[in-house]
Amino acid sequence: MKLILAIVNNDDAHSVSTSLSREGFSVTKISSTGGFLMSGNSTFLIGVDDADADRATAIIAENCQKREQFVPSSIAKGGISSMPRETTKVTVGGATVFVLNVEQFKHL
Ligand code: 2BA
Repeated sequence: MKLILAIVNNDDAHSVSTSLSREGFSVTKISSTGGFLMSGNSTFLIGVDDADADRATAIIAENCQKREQFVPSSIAKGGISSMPRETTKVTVGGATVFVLNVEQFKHL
């Protein structure tokens, strides 16, 4: 069994969730915050049989888009900028996905 941890943009979270559920996957969505932009995103926990891991990640990929975001350069430069209003373009997403081996799964 695998545990898929998928961090997705909040704007994609609804379609990721409904598409996975429609395909029979059990999904838990957690509200999370990106450490760099400090803005909200969504983290999905999806326990799947080994044989279904690729199908689940493909569904996530189909439902997540890359987005370009402009952030204050001070954030991108770790809080230091001589031009306070200067912005830097950051590409966020589609999805950041970790696939972990599960030692035990119990539904008690
Ligand atoms: P954030 O940490 O808010 O990062 C948002 C975007 O900012 C990232 O998009 C990336 O393009 C950029 N970024 C992040 N750290 C950076 C840095 N130190 N310097 C320059 N640019 C940086 P994504 O890579 O698509 O990541 C989207 C979200 O996925 C992240 O939000 C974070 O919540 C999560 N994430 C990404 N990689 C991760 C990892 N290795 N471990 C844990 N969470 C991760």
